[in-house]
Amino acid sequence: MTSAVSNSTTTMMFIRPATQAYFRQAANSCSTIATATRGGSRRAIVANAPALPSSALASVGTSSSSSTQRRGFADATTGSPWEKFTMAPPDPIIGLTEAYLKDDFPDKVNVGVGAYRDDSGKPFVLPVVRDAEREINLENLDHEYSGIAGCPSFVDHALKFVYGENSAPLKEKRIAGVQTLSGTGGLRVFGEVLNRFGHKHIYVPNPTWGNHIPIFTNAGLEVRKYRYYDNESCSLDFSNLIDDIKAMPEGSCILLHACAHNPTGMDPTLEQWKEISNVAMEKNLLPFFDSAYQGFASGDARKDAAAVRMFVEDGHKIAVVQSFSKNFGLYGQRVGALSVVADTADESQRVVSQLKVHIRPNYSNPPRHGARIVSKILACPEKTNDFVDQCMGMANRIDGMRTTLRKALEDLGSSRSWDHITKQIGMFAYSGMSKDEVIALREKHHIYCTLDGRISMAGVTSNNVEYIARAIYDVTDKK
Ligand code: KET
Repeated sequence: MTSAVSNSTTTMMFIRPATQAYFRQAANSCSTIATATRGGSRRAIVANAPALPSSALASVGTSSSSSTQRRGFADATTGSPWEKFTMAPPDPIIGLTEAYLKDDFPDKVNVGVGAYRDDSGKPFVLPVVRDAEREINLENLDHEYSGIAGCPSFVDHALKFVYGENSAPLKEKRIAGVQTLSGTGGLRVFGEVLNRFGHKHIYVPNPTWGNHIPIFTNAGLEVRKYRYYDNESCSLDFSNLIDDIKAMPEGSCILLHACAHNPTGMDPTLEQWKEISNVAMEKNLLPFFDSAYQGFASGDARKDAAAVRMFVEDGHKIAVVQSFSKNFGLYGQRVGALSVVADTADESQRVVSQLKVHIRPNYSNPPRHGARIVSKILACPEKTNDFVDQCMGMANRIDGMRTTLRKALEDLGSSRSWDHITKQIGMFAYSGMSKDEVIALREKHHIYCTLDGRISMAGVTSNNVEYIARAIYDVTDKK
């Protein structure tokens, strides 16, 4: 066995010049840190530590000796490999739940994350999901690995759910897909595959779900934005949206929210979707639909798939990522699917093979339980009907809360217009509140929503709606 010393020395010889430069720079700041620590201002100095170049990260990650790694990160004084790890900011959405849970104010409200609550503010498990689980439990199934592409029957059902039972390309096997770690996992895998096959950038709407940006950046893509929403009129900025699509380089990938746009709650009309489809076709774009709320826009999952189905009928070769977190209430089960429409069955299988190449070293294969639940429901017409009713029930409750919240704000005599709350659809109200107002809402009233003023209507209930309205009125009108 070679000694750790000689091992680490050998490994150091293979470290790339960028890494060596980082180590030198880091070593310099280490001595500064050591001095500054004694002077009590460690934090600021640590924050100035040089960013590790990605080429350096690659070298560190693959070096054969742990002593090399220690040497790379270690502080001269403490010897800790974690010395240079500064505290990262909390996640803008999930971090709100963490803060909410720590808050001991009795009337606190979490309208941050898009997770459905029943009218008593409790997480809601769809009764049809409970039924399916009972049946699954009786089957005494094993816990073997899934295949890399997940459960084939789940994927079949998921594809029928979004493309439609009668979709011609589905019947011709020109559509194929894989099970993913919910919507997020599917977005990341597709981002990586795009990057691998030559895409340098992706277009996302402005604004979009905040996590789209780090997902695609981490997948190696430059994230570009197209105009989507007009803050003045609180509505879709359609003419600028079309102009921006026309200006995209040929062949670009464009991310579209299939329905219930997050965070704005404003979707194109069917006529506007048609125009988007036409312009996308002229520019030979690759439309990539993020379908995270199918069923939550209109309450009817079939209607909510209209844009996806229109694009397929128009002859686009699209990709779709689906999440079953919201519509089936399976948030923590991480159930999703990623699929593509190709020219031939052979082509669709080739794409799937590449998706698998990215999944395997990433998380190997997806979890089974949630996929079994969705399959069980969608395989049975009765259960599917129950699902449709229960999903409709969730969408209707949210709709009712929109009307109540808007009316409560109007009754309080708010000087602002709150029309948009009832014009918008899906889980969120994009309130138009400023960052300062959102912070005041949190600090004075213990109401947690995202800094862009997005309120998850799924967390608004008959019990807290009045409190929320008064608080919003307080921070917007009375400030
Ligand atoms: N796409 C969109 C548009 C989206 O809003 C979410 C989740 C996802 C994908 C990912 O869902 P998954 O659970 O990975 O299937 N949005 C909510 C939750 C979150 O931020 O993770 C939200 O915006 O609150």
